[in-house]
Amino acid sequence: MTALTIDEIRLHRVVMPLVEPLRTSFGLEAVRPVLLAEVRAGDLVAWGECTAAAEPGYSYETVGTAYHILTRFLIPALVGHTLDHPSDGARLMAGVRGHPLAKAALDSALWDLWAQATGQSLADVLWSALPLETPRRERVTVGVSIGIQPSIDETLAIIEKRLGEGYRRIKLKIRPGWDIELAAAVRAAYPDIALMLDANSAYTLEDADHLAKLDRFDLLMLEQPLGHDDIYEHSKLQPRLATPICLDESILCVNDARLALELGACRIINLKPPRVGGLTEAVAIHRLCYDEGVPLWIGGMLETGVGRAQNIAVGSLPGVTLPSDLSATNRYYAPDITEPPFVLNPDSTIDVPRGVGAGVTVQPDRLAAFGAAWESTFANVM
Ligand code: OSB
Ligand code: MG
Repeated sequence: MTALTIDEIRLHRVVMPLVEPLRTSFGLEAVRPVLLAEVRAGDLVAWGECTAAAEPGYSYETVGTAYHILTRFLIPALVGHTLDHPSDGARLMAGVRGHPLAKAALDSALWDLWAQATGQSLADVLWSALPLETPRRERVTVGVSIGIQPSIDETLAIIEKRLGEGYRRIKLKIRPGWDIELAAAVRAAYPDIALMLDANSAYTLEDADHLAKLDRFDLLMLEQPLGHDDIYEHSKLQPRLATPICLDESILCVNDARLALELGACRIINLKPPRVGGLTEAVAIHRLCYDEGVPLWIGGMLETGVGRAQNIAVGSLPGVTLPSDLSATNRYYAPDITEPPFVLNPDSTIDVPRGVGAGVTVQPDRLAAFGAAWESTFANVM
């Protein structure tokens, strides 16, 4: 039996400039402050990423709250402990209420450590934890998320570019005033593409009749139209729409997913491993959706290669049945902090790394350079 003693955890603070800023209903992200956890057990080293943003727009967590919670509570809860299974970390951190984005940085690294200690890929470790008879995939089907643009023409131009690159599922960010007309124009130009919209909680139940106008555009789904923490109101909205609702922000643990499905608040689940505290809870949500036959896909939060590799490992599981927000590295960072980059195959898929562990390595020179960027731009706001 494998047992691992956590010897040391170091937190690195970096700032990553995005190739293209993303505008959502909650704001603009042009650079991402990122916390990277370097977790050591004996000779093994694994990395985890905290995806909390500079501002509490998507989640209440920020890079500042996560730094505090990690250094003061979560890292001390793990260091010196011996784990018999990667999910032991989640148990040791359970005394800290909430803060899933902070916890995920450590929980995910423990699964990678486990993969290394047992000589497996991270995808295989997750798959064996289920356990399932259905094999996992060697490639994950992906799409691309497009932010709010200054005009519909500019949106159409970006869609054209993304389709040309090989992406076969397009997600558009919407907000009040940037929704029906946009969807109508995109559908008129592209009658057959797989199209979905993400509102990031920009509407209320009073907008139900307005949102029902989206039904005529044959959307794959409408992501998180209402309050970030309001499963109940989504259960009132879903029966009024033909378009399936997918919940993102509202699902922070497997019990949230169970509640949402039982109330009929959504028909599709977006699983972001960081949003649910890491891979331990991600495996539980995958299990639920697999058993219940609920369509599932993996969401993204503009991760560096560290988080992207982990998300892709989850995306390889057989219960992930819809295209995921896991685009190629060159759509986010040039260069990324890891090698090798993830590239898009012509069939809108990304290969699942085959080696031992997560399949990417952090580049020390880039860690230093992006760390210096933190010192010059973020050190004064924390
Ligand atoms: O709501 O899915 C979201 C990025 C940051 C925060 C929230 C979201 C997103 C995206 C981008 O839509 C997905 C990606 O990483 O490509
Ligand atoms: Mg979303």
